[in-house]
Amino acid sequence: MNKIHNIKPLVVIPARNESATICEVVQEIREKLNVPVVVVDDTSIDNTIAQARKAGAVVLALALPLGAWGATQAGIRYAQKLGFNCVVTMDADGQHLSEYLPSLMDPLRTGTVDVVIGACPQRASKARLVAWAFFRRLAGFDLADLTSGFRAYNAAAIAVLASPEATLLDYQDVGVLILLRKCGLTITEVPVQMRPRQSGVSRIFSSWWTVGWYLVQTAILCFARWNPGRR
Ligand SMILES: Nc1nc2c(ncn2[C@@H]2O[C@H](COP(=O)(O)OP(=O)(O)O)[C@@H](O)[C@H]2O)c(=O)[nH]1
Ligand SMILES: [Mg+2]
Repeated sequence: MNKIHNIKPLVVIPARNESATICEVVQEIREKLNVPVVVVDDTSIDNTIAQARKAGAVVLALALPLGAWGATQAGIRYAQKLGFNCVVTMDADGQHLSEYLPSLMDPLRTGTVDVVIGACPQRASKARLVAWAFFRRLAGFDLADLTSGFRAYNAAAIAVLASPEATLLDYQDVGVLILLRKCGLTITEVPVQMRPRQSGVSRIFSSWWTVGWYLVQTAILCFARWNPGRR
């Protein structure tokens, strides 16, 4: 029989100007699952901090903007420091549904998997599917959803992502997966449904310029780590 590993989870939510949704997102997690939540605020100019605290989250208010990955890494380091052995990352925009948290965390309890991705390829546009197919081939991953920010990490993955090497990354997507694979960690996916962003536009891809820059950066990263035989 497989050993069942005890997990002590923390939900990490990076947020920038998400006051329209953050309260509801945190409340839902706290009420339905009673899992602690940390919101990492990146110099928001709206009410994100107050709304997150009102809903029961611990808020890390960054003094300087670090971007979505930098903020996520700050949350992961916080989790490691406080002895959490599981981090689940979620968006502040209501895209990720808390009802899937158990499905994401359960595979970690078996001890056979280090990272679980909540995969929802049906949310992608045709252009995004083409980009994913390209990066899948370049990076050698057999995963349906390379860019989902709805992920669960165990203690080994937390240690890798809290390390200085992970500070060099910019997004919680292909680059993070390449680093985890390089460190010998196992990645799996579980299917989830996602909602569209509930308010405003993407905080990461707010213009075509940011999308273009992302594509160039990610392609360079994949080439730098190119190893076609790997899965
Ligand atoms: N702390 C921080 N969070 C950010 C930043 N940019 C985006 N986020 C958060 O990262 C999460 C993912 O961003 P989102 O705009 O939803 O990206 P998308 O789902 O890929 O379109 C959301 O919770 C955002 O509020 C940033 O610069 N700093
Ligand atoms: Mg989102």
